Amino acid sequence: MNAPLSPREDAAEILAALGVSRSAGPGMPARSAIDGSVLAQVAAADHDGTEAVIAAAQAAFVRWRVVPAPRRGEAVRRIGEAVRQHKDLLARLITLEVGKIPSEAAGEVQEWIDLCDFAVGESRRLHGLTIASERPGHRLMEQWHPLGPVSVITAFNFPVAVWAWNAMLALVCGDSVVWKPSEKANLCALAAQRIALQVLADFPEAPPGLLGLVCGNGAVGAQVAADPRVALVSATGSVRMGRAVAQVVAGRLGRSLLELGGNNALVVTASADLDLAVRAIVFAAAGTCGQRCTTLRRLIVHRSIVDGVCARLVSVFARLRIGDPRAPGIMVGPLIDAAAASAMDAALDAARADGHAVLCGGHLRDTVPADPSRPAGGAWVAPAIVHCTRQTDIVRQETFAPILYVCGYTDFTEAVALANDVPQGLSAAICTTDAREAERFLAADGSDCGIVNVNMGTSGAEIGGAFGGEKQTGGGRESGSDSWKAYMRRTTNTVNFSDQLPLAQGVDFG
Ligand code: UN1
Repeated sequence: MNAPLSPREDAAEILAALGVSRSAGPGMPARSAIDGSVLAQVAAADHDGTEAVIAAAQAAFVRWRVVPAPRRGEAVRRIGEAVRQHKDLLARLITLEVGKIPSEAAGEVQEWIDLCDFAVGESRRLHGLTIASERPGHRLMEQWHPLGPVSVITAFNFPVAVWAWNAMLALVCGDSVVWKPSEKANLCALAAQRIALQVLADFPEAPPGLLGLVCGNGAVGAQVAADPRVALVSATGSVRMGRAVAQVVAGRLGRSLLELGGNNALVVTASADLDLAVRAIVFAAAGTCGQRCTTLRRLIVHRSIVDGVCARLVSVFARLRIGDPRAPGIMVGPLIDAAAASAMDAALDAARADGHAVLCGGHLRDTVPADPSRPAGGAWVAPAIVHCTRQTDIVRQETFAPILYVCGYTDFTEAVALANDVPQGLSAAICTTDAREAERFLAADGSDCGIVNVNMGTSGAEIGGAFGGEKQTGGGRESGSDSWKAYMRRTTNTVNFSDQLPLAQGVDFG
């Protein structure tokens, strides 16, 4: 068998097929999470370049907002067709740049396709209400109009899908987009952008500048967030980043939509179907090498079964194959970079210092001899399980790495309280066969998260639902349901078709 291509050779092939230049620099090196090699040079936007992209987005918005919404939907329908054609190439690039295993990378591209289909449907139902007027001869109604340029700030871990959730909805809503991707995933952004722009180039009503892209560091994101022409800033990433963006946007009374950290818990009750629970836990905790916002980070297990559940998980985790995600059978790829592995080390050290027991997992840098399936330069870690006596500070923080903290509980109220006792509020789940427990977890005094599941894990949401969470997660909702409303402005219209001028609330003004 031929030796596999190096990530660099592999990327050269994929980028050529996608028509993305490998040396658009000077600027930033785009690296592979698999071996740290430089895959391409990406041009970094400076202040003037960013200004030009925002100005073009503003000009594009003025033209795009009057294109009929179903026609805007047609543009998105065609983008969805193009994504279907490029699905494999784009998924391979995601694997190379951020290290996802192929099936998860393909799943990410599928989210873009699904969102296109969803957005096409929405393009024919961006409807408001008609409301009974208290005045005779009057009609009270609402309309939804395009909002303005939308800035989308995305993280490395979903380098295509999260932009797509925002951008495809923004397009049907009549908005233009300025995308600031993660510095760790610029190539995926360039490739996704190119697929979409090729479609728009053949779409007569699509103005230039409709989909803008600014690759750069935090200063670029800050510039976009501060610009009063940007009507909505939709940001996904750390709580620290979100807090900074939210303050800048609030300072100019702009709109922000935040999807920040999660510290997601799953409760396993004594009645749970344990085979199903273990499968749900393993994907949610170890999948994507623990780098989803929705990754399962805390397991809250009834004390009567906690030791058995831990033992089963340790034995399954020991069989997870960790390595170059392009190799067959690999289930856990690398962390994004060495800093992420150091953060995992530090968290495990802190957990030990708190008296918790690290049952398995950790940084694999000391593997001797080096495993050939794990190229040097990648940040290789084994998903960890930590048995906790209580939820100390480290347990209540989000470490963006595969660490599963396990706590026991005695009564159900205590389990719910433990699940909620973190600053974040993205997703939660319960595994139980007791309908009362399931309903209590979903009820007003149950989980306080934005996404709450029964008999499944915390990750892997479908695009049809609204995605996002409460507390430090930021409160935003993206993707399905009525999330489109964030990308539009509502006008309330009262029309008087009588020859009288009655005032509301019965006011008499002579
Ligand atoms: C994210 O991690 O920012 O629910 C998004 C999921 C995916 C999206 C995650 N559909 O896990």
